[in-house]
Amino acid sequence: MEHKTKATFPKDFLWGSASAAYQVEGAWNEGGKGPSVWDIYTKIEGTTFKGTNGDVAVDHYHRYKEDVRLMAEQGLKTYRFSVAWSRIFPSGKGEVNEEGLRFYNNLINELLANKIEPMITLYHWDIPQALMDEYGGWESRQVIEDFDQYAITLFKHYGDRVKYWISLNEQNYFVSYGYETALHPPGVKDRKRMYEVNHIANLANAKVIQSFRQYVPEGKIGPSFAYKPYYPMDSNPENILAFENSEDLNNYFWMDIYAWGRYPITAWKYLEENNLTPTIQEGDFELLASAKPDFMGVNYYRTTTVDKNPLEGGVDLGVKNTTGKKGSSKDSGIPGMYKSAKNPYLEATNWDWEIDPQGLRIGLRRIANRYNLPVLITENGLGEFDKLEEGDIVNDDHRIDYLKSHIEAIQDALSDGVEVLGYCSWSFTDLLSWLNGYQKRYGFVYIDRDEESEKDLRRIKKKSFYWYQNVIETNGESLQGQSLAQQGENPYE
Ligand code: BGP
Repeated sequence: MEHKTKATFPKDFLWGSASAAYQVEGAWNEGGKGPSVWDIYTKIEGTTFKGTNGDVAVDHYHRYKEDVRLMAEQGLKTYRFSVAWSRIFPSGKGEVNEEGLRFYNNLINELLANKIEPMITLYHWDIPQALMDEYGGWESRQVIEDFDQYAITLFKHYGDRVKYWISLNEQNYFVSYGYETALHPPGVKDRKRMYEVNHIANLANAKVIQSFRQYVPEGKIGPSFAYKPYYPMDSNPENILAFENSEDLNNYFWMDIYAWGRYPITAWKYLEENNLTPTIQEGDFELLASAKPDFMGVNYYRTTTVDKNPLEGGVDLGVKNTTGKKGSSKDSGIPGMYKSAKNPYLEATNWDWEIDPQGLRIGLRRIANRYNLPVLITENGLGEFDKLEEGDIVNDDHRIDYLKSHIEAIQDALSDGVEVLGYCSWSFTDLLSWLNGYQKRYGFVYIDRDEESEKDLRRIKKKSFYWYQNVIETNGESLQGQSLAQQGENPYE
């Protein structure tokens, strides 16, 4: 669809940036915090790149004021961050940790004082280890009540000041990495258990949305879905079918539940045939259907192209590139359903993530047309090596190109009629990339640390910092050029 004139960004468009507690905070055992599964898992040999963990991360816990100052300087309208459940409830439930509550309270107030809208993610993968030990975390329905109580605590304390909330971050990833590929805690490879966990997480998501309506009636809430739109390899009908299999099983399987409270028919059939269906109890689907979100949160990084994959001898679990060595990942698939394939039209990053801004537009259109919901882009960004040059300069033009092309794609989607509430880049500062250590950088602000040493954790504004500042200042009208506030001072040209 080509347009004679393009839509402009809405006046109140939320230009933002995002992070997650485990990836930035550090202070893993300070301020009364209990351990989360990630605190334990990353200490097991061989689980992460060079054994990295978030014990110190980028020390946001101690430096949040400095970080918020930088956000204000850049002009962010919103900052999306997650709350560490085990900072609020060290054992996952029971007695609340006042010091934990105070930390986020201070962060929220600091943001508001700087005219930045706080956006809270309730859960970004760090379930308290105590709940894992007690009943297996997401594998037990007991988690629904504990997650709800934790969420209600946050609604009660912060709901007066925080309007935008994310329920679960990338449920599709934490269940599949946790229980299918065994790359995340608890490191299980069992697809039956994955679908059980996933169904329970769906119920927990619905339950907190119900509670939210009661405690924060004026607020807005939705999940953040890791959305990889699929393409068929070509027009071979068999590949079209493979494409539809992957859409149903990997995308609509989650988004249909969020929006409508039901699983796609063909995906459910696949589960039945393979003895993978989760336990359904009376009332489950009523609960799921009753908890429609206010928006679909979308974390978008790339698309995936698929072709057919035979049932006998087909491609199964692939290999993930966690080193930045280009070409080291291997295709993955499900025999009898689909397998991934290289898209000849797209370039990829050093971590083999295909760069596809048009895919964002396509994905936004698919969501809008299927669900008729607004979209909040809760993550999008480029993870790459950055070079700190003499005089504290980081020329990350590759990141500017990536973000610029994706913001243009959003503008195209707006022109197509999609309602987009905001855009949070991933990420504001560099941070810990779960399995990839610190060398895969995403931020506008460089953090002087690496896998070997915490160095001085100094904050250094990259070229993209000024570029995004200008984007915000002009409400997306100028995607290039120099920030007026910084003319003469910044390295962007
Ligand atoms: C998303 C997560 C983020 C972030 C991002 C980049 O899946 O929600 O927490 O890490 O992806 O991924 P990675 O760090 O693996 O490069």
